[in-house]
Amino acid sequence: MRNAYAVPVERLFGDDMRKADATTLEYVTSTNQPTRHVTLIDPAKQDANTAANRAMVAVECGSSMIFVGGSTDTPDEVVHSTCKAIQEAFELRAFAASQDPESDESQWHIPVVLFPGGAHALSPAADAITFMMLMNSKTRRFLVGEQVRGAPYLDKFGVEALPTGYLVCSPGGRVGEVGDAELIQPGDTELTHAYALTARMYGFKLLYLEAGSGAHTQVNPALIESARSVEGLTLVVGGGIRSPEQATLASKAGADWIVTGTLTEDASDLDELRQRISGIVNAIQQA
Ligand code: 1GP
Repeated sequence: MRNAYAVPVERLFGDDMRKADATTLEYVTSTNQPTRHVTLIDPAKQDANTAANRAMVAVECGSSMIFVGGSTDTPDEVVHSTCKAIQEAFELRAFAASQDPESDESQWHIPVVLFPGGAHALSPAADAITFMMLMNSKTRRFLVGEQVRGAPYLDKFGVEALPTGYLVCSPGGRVGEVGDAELIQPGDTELTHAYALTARMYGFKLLYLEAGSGAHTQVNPALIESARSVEGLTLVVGGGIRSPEQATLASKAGADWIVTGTLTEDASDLDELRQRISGIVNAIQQA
């Protein structure tokens, strides 16, 4: 278990601040850089070793964070074995890089963050958790109920909470249905702005605009722009992003982080995965 993992701070804030270590929240919310990429790994969709191999490829291709989660009914043992396998793989790679003057050890200090479907899908092996309120849910359970069930566990194991407002946008997919969300429609720019203000007033640091995993359309860039106009939130955008062009659209609209999941899951092998993630990462770094 790593409570606050140590990212060499010069990677985040420039050479003048290389002494201190950063928490995951500082790493996630640091703003002086281009849009970054998150690889979402759903533990229900592959075994732990495969997940670790995919996570390593993702980092080699420039992914800056790994989310573990997604499906609503994955038991915690499966989530835990996946987090553990990824952490162990990264630690081995970091050690190997530390022995090689040509390699950059800090490349492997990448946070492994829970992206839970509920309080059942937790693991002490994660660095942090997107501690989310599904703000447009009509059901108490997703606004605060699962959070109340999970908080004592997270406190006990020292998993850092990333305070996150989670907004499900049309088409919404399974998370929209299961989460009983009053979906944000593509033209709801004022509503999105109001949600973003609300998120900030609650003290959330992240706002996640979600179109649903495997969505046929991504979040409308106008909604991202609308949320972006509220200062002080780190914007995470995901759902239905499969091409560099789509990632560029989200990045140009103001996303700080772009999440892709399906892209990873349906790659036929690690070479295809490498190509896909590199394509997205290169696009958002230039956007
Ligand atoms: C889902 O936003 C993520 O929660 C990722 O969606 O699977 O469509 O990439 P995709």
